[in-house]
Amino acid sequence: MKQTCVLVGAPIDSGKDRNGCLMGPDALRTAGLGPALESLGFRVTDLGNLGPAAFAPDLPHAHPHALNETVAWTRTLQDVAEQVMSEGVPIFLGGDHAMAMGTVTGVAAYAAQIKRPQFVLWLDAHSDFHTLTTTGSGNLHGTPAAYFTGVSGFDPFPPVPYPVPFANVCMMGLRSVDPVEREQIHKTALRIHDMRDIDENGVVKPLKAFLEQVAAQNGMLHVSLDVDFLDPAVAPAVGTTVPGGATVREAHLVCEILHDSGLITSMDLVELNPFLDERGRTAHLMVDLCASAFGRRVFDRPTRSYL
Ligand code: NNH
Ligand code: MN
Ligand code: MN
Ligand code: MN
Repeated sequence: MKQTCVLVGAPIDSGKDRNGCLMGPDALRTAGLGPALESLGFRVTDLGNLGPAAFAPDLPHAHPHALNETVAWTRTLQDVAEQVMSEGVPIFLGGDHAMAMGTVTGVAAYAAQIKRPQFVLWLDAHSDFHTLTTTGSGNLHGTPAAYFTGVSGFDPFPPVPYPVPFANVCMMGLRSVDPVEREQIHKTALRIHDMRDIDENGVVKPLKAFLEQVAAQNGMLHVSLDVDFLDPAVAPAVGTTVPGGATVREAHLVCEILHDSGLITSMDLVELNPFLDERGRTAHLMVDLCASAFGRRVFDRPTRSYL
């Protein structure tokens, strides 16, 4: 039987002050995400674009920015993510990275139901490990990793009954971490691979070690791919460009190995701001990476060759 991918549009744009990510889901569709997955043998269903639950309007220059709207999105996404897990492999189309406050807590709630541990691979220039009190920018897309790991300091947000254990989270591609985040991360068992680590060791070694851990524990694996994981020279359509990011091949290799592992159970494609793109090149790259993560390859190799 064909496996099903469920596309879930989440045009959340409240995680920062600069608008444009609301166009992300439709840009990913326009770049051919659905047909790319179909050509790989998947049945693709598309839930269309979601909206936030009802919320009281936020004040224009509040700190944090757009708190009520982001809480409302988190509620919607938690419910939908938990539900949709029984229908196939959801691919959540962002939207900015505040989306992951809902998607990760939602899929983790499903994992708890079926009594499997949840793991997260975080591909990002940033650690997104702020809380409502530590964030300097007030941009909530800088907070999801602290929220879904159960760090306190998220009062207006729904409580997190099934936090993802720190040791189950692997972050790759980091190169912009705020001092407070670094201090907090030091106290945790998060697996951190910054760009220097990738320069020295490549992506295969750390990724393989993480995937072995996921497989050994029969874990569910959520992959959260932020556009700025990639170098801005190849992926310009993002509001927070940081030089020195992953190359096209490094990113593809991560995705190809992820596919070979057979472990992906859900995925986020986030932070695409089509308003900043150059003739759709970033949208196309994100679609191509997603295709690699779901089995596109040049030549066949024995599967699970990395495990
Ligand atoms: N750490 C910064 C902040 O909290 C940047 C976060 N921006 C991101 N995260 N794009 O992926 O504002
Ligand atoms: Mn906004
Ligand atoms: Mn991010
Ligand atoms: Mn980022």
